[in-house]
Amino acid sequence: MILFHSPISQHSRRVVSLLEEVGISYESNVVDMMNGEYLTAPFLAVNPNHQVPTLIDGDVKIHESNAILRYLCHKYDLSQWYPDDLAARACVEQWLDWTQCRFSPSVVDIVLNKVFLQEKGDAKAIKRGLEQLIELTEILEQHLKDRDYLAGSAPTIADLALASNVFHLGLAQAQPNTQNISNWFDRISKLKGFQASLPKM
Ligand SMILES: N[C@@H](CCC(=O)N[C@@H](CS)C(=O)NCC(=O)O)C(=O)O
Repeated sequence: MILFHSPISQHSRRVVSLLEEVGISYESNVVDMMNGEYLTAPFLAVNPNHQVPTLIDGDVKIHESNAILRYLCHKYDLSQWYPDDLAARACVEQWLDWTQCRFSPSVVDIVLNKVFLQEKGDAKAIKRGLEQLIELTEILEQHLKDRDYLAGSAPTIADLALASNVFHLGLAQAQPNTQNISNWFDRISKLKGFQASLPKM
């Protein structure tokens, strides 16, 4: 199994977090994002969307980080990370989609423009992202009021997906610092898989 990924990619880090946490062996292929390797012909043959992460497992080739997380859970029977129970599974799905559809656009607006594009960054996008983050932080803070993790008392792939984004906001000094979110992020940060996914800085 080969994972094409990058430590500076929040979408990659969630997959590395699960692989490392559970102890699944894989070949790590780090794509040089800063020098445009994701736009080269060899990588486009791996993923024509020019995006990491991408997983190759024999004849199976998958892009989209959350799809990769689900694939790994099915393949390795990781029901503690992706519960079988219908209601619990629905909750995990909800927060995976919330992370992708609601949270991620703000993270990209803020971090891509402020940290990676720097002077070429779009100031309006940063402002839009920061404004949107106020509402999202409040929603998340309320949800975590009476539970340790997004879907209850144990971490799931939804937590890994969201935590990769929350860490990313930290690169732009925009990480939410409300009580419940901070406590939750501290819990996820203690996972060895999450630690192993972080960029060396
Ligand atoms: N929806 C995709 C997003 C992946 C993504 O945006 N990857 C970024 C790095 S975090 C990337 O490869 N960007 C290069 C590009 O889009 O050209 C996923 O969840 O995997």
